[in-house]
Amino acid sequence: MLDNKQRDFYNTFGFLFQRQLFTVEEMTQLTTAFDQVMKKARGDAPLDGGGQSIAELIEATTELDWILDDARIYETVTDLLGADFIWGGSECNITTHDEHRWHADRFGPTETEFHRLKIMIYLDETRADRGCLRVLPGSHREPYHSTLGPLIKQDAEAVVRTYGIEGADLPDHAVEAKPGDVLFFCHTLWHGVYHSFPGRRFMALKYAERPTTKAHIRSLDLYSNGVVFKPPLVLQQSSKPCLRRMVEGLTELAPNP
Ligand SMILES: O=C(O)CCC(=O)C(=O)O
Repeated sequence: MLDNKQRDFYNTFGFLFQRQLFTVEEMTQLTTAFDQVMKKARGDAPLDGGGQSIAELIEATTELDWILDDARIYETVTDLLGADFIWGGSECNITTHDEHRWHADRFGPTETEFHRLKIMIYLDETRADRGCLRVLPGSHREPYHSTLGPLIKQDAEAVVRTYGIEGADLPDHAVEAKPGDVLFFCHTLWHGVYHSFPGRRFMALKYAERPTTKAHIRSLDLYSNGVVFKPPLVLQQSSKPCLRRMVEGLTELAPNP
């Protein structure tokens, strides 16, 4: 359970970084499951220096469902989003790019009013000069959030054109992560990656507060490609009530085509 200071930190800055939330043994289990899922998804072919992204980690293995109701994840999500949150999907990524320019995963004033959360678990050490995630603290909220709008298309010159400096030089906070650390961040927070390296691995878990308006449903539909409204059977049929609750009623909420 988070304390008031941690909650205030998240609400003010848009992220919460928890060091060494998972043990070395747990990280070995997570990394092994991640590598197996990715290998299977590419038909056992070698990676050969390429990148890979899949959006079905939790659905793809029974080795990882423990993480969803583990108190370190579940209670933190409850603390940040409230008890009635929904499942937004999971991702596995192996990246090869040198940079992922500044962006917010959900951008715009209406998006900042609908609270969604992303959890990043990095499997490889990252540093400021080696591919760590950088965040612009406080940019999950207006007016800072929309002030950064000129950067949203992520074109190479946008930061120089707008602010006269390189993207890597914006005044940011570098979330330097070691395996075992976990980052919780608001989906409207601006973030980016610079000076990265090939083969960098991370998994992401996504959650949202339960949608209450048509705009929320439209946004979930748009950003998840409808996937939020087709929740995985492993969660729908889970023996754990807290996991079933995360997907309850979602199929019925799907917007009409
Ligand atoms: O590569 C990363 O660490 C972050 C990727 C990212 O920006 C995103 O998932 O939105």
